[in-house]
Amino acid sequence: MNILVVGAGGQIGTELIPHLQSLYGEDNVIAADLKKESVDKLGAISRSITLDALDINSYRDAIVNYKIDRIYNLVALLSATGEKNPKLAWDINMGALLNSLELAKEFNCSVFTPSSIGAFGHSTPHDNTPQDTIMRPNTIYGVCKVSGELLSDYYYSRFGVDTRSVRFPGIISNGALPGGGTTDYAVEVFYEILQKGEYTSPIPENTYMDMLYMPDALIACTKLMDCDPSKLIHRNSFNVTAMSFSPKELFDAIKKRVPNAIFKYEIDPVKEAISASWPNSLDDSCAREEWGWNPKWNLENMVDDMLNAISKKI
Ligand code: AKB
Repeated sequence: MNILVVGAGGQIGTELIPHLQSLYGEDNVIAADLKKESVDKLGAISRSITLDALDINSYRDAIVNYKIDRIYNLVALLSATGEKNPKLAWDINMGALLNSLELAKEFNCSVFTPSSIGAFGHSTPHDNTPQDTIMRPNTIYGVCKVSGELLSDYYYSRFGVDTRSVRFPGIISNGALPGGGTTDYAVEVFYEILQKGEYTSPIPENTYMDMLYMPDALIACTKLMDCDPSKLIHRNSFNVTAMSFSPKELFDAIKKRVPNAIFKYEIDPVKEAISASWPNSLDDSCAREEWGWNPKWNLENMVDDMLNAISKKI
């Protein structure tokens, strides 16, 4: 199996590459990113190429040259950044997806493109949000995610392209930093507390959002793609979650371990509005039943591991 990861230089890609290598072999994973500096960094851990996923001809060349069977399309402008330039967010998020799907159709590849809790909106039931429910997001990121889910299902039902994906909540990790997301606070706080002893949250203290720790997120990416497709009732995209907490609960858990830590709030109105429109907690029972989703990390063991890993890193 030869795998191409596009948008590999971001928070998920930099950790997905070694995870894929451990499962499918080092030489079978190709990391592609638009930015030369990201490609240079990825070059230290894998075969890597510079690729603009919006340029279908170079994207096609990469698929042909490396005989690609599976695509992880991680190209995305996230929720908060998307609001600064909605047209750019649409062009990038949908352009990379459409090219991935077209090439998957041409070369018989399977495709994983993450969706997000951003696909939900104010009118979605916020507690224990069902798999199949009202999806009327009011961010451009969410509009792209719902459109992406529909388009991926369309390519499956119309052309038989093997598309599968999950709705990622916030992903907490200690490798590459996230950027431009609404859930980024749950990563930033660890660096700021360990470096400066103080963190100012842009998200109100009682706003709940779902989260996953990176090791579970990586398993979601591969377990779904490797599962027996005859068991799948859904495809794009599965609710997945491992924990749901508010900033206050996360900061209390950190304070238990770093008693001098100081937390303040300076609310960012854009992130406040986005986070208020997203679910408080997801129902991920379809993922559990259809392909055995079973996350291992919770708030307590994640906070221990993050503090430990980031202390070592800095
Ligand atoms: C964001 O906050 O935009 C992302 C997401 C939940 O999709 N982390």
